[in-house]
Amino acid sequence: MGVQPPNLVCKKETCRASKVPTINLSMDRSVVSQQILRACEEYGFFKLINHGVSNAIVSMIEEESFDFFAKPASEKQQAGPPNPFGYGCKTIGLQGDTGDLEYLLLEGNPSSVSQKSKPISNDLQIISGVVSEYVQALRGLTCDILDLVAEGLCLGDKSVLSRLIKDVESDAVFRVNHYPPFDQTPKVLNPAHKFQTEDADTSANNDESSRVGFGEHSDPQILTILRSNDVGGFQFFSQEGFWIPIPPNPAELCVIVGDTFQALTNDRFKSARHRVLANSSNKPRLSMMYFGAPSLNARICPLPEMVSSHNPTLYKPFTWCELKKAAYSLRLAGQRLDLFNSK
Ligand code: GA4
Repeated sequence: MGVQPPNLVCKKETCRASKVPTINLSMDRSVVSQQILRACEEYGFFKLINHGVSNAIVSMIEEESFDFFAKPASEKQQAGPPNPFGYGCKTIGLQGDTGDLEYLLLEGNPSSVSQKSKPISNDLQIISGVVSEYVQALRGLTCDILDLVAEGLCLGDKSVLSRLIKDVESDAVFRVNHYPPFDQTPKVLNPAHKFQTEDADTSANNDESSRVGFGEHSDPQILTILRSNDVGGFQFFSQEGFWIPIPPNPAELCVIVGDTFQALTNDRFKSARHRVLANSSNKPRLSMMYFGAPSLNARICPLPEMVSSHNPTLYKPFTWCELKKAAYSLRLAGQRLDLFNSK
């Protein structure tokens, strides 16, 4: 098992200095390709601007999602459990992890008519309808990013990565997380909370009483694309060992390297550990994520270009299905890739 990172949160000054990469997709292709490559190597995380994804569709999903989460618990439960798709509240995964959130897990591959998602509730049907256009756009964006990475890495086959996602059987997932505001519980005049909520996104909040919305973890897939409303809480764990709060910006998309990408690059990229602190005092945080994944039977192993006599392979081949099963059988913060080490 890997070492658990210390619970340090980036101080304001360090935060400013840390320069989380923001990549402008409308810039020259070769420049963007190099910037993405560097961001994946140094952070496993970056922000995207001018990404070309329409805000109109995002607003519709947001509106439908807020309507859904505002319903009485008994109605929402009819769309659950999220196994594999549906509504979940506070419990995450199968091993007892919990968080201060409720969420929807939906099919992220518009071309797959999944048997598993039947019978689908009325609510889910409405939301899935608006989501399908968005996931198509995000699948396209994910493939563009993967092609840019392939160019940056000088891979012989420039579509070897994007093909994994384009697969008609791609096991992509779409998720909407809703973090209710702190206000909904009776007001407690705790100075620590007051401080955090006044400056929730950039302040150091190493406070034990922080509400954990979604605990520390990495995503098992290849790439995650996250978009949030204007309420903060998302943090990623830097390679220097700090939690870096990401100020919310609805116009930006955050890109997160997942475990499968780490294995494909033989650890040249590291999956980014991240978490969400749900300390907003007045407004709910709403985030939506597209998790780009291969098909269940796709064989994953380090790309030949990532392996040499100086850089021997770190992973034995595994299928996405095997890694996914491992992820679900471990706790959220588990080091699932260790199960596939070649030694
Ligand atoms: C993290 C990424 C995606 O949200 C997710 C999550 C899944 C779940 O919420 O059901 C997991 C989590 C995620 C990783 C470890 C396992 C599985 C919860 C959990 C404890 C949908 C996914 O694919 O893996």
